[in-house]
Amino acid sequence: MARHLITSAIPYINGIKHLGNLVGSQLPADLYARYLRGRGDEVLFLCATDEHGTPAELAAAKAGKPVDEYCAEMWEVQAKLAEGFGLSFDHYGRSSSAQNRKLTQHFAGVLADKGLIEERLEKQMYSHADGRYLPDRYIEGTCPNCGFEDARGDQCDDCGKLLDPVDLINPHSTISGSTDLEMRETKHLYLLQSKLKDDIDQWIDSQDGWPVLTTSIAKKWLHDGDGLQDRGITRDLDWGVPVKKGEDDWPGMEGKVFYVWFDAPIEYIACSQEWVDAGKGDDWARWWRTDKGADDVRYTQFMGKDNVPFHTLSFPATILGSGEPWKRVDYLKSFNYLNYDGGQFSTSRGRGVFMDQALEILPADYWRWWLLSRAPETSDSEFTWDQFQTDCNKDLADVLGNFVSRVTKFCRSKYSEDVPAGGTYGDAETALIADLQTRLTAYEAAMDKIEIRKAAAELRAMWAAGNEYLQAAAPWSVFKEDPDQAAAQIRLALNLIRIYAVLSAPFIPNASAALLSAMNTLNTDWPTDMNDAVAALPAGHSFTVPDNLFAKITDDQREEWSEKFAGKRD
Ligand code: B3M
Ligand code: ZN
Repeated sequence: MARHLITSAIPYINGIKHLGNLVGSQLPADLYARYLRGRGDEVLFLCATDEHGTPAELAAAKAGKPVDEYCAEMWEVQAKLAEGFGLSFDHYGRSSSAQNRKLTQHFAGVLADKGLIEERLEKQMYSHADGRYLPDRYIEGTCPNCGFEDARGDQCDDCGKLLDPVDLINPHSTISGSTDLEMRETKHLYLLQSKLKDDIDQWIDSQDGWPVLTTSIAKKWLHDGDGLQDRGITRDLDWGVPVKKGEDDWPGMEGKVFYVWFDAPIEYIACSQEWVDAGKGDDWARWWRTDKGADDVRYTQFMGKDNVPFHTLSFPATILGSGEPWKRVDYLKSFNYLNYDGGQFSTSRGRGVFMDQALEILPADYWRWWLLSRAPETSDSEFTWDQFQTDCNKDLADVLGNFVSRVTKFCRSKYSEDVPAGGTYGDAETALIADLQTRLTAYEAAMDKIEIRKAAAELRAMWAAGNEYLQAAAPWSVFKEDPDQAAAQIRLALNLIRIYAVLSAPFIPNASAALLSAMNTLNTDWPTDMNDAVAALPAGHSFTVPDNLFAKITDDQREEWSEKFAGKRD
């Protein structure tokens, strides 16, 4: 049995994520995890909240709450939403956990021992009014690149350029608004990534079949300009993992914490320890340590493209540099952006649909199906209400939903709520089974390669094949002359419902569960030979007619929603 470790990029704690965030990491990771479990593999699927750094501190201040309290509350909110979307994490951890604190400090200690961490004196903005340094988002000013007036200290939201707070023109504190700022010297730790450049380069080169999006971003950072830069891994903040060298204090680093991007990926490992400590698993090391059995684990990461540099360079620098036998990522699936109705999703402007709002208006499966079948894999894609309505109504209601309802209702009215006996399969049935067998192979191949749109297209084609068969076979006409033959047709179709439920579960788990329960079966065996699979529910097996699976989205709803989500949230 193959073993798969799967991690999704861990979402920042500062607020509810929008659908663009969801489709860029957590949702496709869940699809893959469910698929592999469905095929009988052993899976450990982890995610967590990313709780450190200035985004968390600022959001807590805005909410008027102590940051630890704010994070604990938001973790609950995010965990609930994840559950609402059917995200099947084995554990949903927190980067502020004791396990992550310890492991982060451990890595820093080992890296320091290997000569890969250097203390450097650097200039940072100090605010007299606030009595503190102003890292990253604590400072705003005019972007030196594009002139945008509200650029943040770490990045310009308008042109996207990565910035250093000292680059800003007319800088001011975002806490007090004060411009009484002074450059002061302060000591920080730097991870000497430049020393690891060749190792990382070789490691990236040795990967085959990674998405071009992933490797091109990594190569750009490795080779453009001056190549891979050393990176500051500490900050003058209160909230975060205190800087320590293993378990020892780090002289001169009192009151400082590690930079959020240093500890966040380490949480992938710590999360497996949290999973064990929560009593859900008994051995984290066999997933993460190649000296403890993780050699035969296949590790896949999911993330949006903006996170790729941190996962192809920074995190590998941390674990490679440690010289310890940590499991490294085998496949890194990255995503482009999902845009919203002619613009961008925007958290700060509340533009687009956010996870909580989505679940208020429609069940999760609509969103899952649409987002995954239109996942921004090879280029950015766009959510429009029109497209969403058209796709859901067609794929889910007209094709899948309609098939199920016609077949089950016809059977109930002409025979009973038992799979009918009689008749034999002819050419049409043989052709359908062969077609499904071919499509199943294509579906599995796409899923194995995590080509999500392609997989969705194959699944949709399997639903459509059933519909077309039914249309052509027309058991409602055949029944009048030859009820035995119609019974064989319906028996096949009822079996297709179980097969659809199993194959569709990674995309639409709730509908799948409803179908299995209507078909009154616990048999969720992944089909291998379609000839066997279509005989899983024998004549005489009882079922019930399920409620309408997918109500259609009306034009009125579409209009109401597109208006509602165009503007400011709340
Ligand atoms: N929290 C950024 C994001 O949510 C960041 C990912 C961390 S992955 C270790 O997009
Ligand atoms: Zn700019």
